[in-house]
Amino acid sequence: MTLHSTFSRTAGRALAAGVLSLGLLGPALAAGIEVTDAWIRWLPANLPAGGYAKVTNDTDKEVRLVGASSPDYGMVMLHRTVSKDGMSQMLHVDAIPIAPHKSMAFTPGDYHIMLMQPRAGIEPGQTVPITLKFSNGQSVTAQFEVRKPTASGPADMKGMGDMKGMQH
Ligand SMILES: [Cu+2]
Repeated sequence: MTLHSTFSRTAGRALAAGVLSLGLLGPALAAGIEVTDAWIRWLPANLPAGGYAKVTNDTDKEVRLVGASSPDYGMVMLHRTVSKDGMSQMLHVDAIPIAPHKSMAFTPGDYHIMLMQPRAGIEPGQTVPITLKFSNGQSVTAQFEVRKPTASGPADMKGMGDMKGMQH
């Protein structure tokens, strides 16, 4: 085996590994916390958008989700929509506890990630990173798929949702 062939084979393997990791759009995972089904219901005219995802705690301890941020939005908050006396309103949420080996879901009409002050040019079809922060200091960044205002769920649920959650 010549030195040259060894070198090029190593380089080829490194290249293949790089391509593989770039093509990997699987769930965002950090030390036992998993974020899946992540999507954003985009609204026009710089209106605040709702971010939705499933967050799974696969650790043996309760984790508390305490905040979120994104380089693509100037302000990001945790909200919950509640109905009171027939009116729906959004409440700011300081922390969302997730029990060991349980998950919680951000869904339209319930918990949502309120995305305000969007960067110019965000539109359906793009993906946007959002980082979720936990009280133990961990954070998980997931790619959220930007979807149209009529979307009611993640892409793989296309057409299965109803229209009940047009609000955040
Ligand atoms: Cu909200």
